[in-house]
Amino acid sequence: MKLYDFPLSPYCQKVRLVLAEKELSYDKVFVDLTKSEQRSPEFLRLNPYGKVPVLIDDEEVIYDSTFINEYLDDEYPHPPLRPEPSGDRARVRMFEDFADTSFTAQCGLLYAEQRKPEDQIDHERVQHYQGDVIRVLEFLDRHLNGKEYLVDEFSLADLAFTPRLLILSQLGVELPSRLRHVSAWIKRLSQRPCVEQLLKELNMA
Ligand SMILES: N[C@@H](CCC(=O)N[C@@H](CS)C(=O)NCC(=O)O)C(=O)O
Repeated sequence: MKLYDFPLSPYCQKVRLVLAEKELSYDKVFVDLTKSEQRSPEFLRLNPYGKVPVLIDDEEVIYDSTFINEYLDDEYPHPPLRPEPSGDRARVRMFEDFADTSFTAQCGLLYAEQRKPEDQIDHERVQHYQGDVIRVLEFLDRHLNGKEYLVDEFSLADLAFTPRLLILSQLGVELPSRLRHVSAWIKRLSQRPCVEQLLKELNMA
């Protein structure tokens, strides 16, 4: 298996977490987004959207972290990362979508703003994005009341949030102490071997 990867990409990290959880071996192909390698004709043949990650498994070429992770869970079902009942599976998918579009994306805007030269940072915008991120965490905290994981057992839903949860402090987001269910969840996630492995690979351990 080959993963077209840019290590800082949270969507690539989401797939790397699943590959690690399932103990699958694979080769990484570095796609340098800073050199626009994702726009090369060869890469666009793999993913017409010009985005990482892309997974190649034998003849299969799959793009988009959510589709890749579902493919991996179908093809390599041990350990399973989605519950059986259709309603729960739909909930996993809804959380993944929510993580990608309303959490990871918002953290990305925050990250981009904070990386600007100091005199170009729009601090009001930073505060606005930080507020958005906290509102998602508040929503998750209410949902996690009485639960260890978002949907039944540990699943793709939890993994979809993990990459950005791991760098909240780097984003200047201080987790409010009242969000104790989220705090316990992050602790639980951080202790999983797949997360420890990713942090080591990214020199963040
Ligand atoms: N929905 C896609 C999003 C992938 C995505 O946005 N990847 C970014 C890196 S974090 C990318 O490749 N950006 C390059 C570009 O847009 O030119 C997924 O889940 O895989």
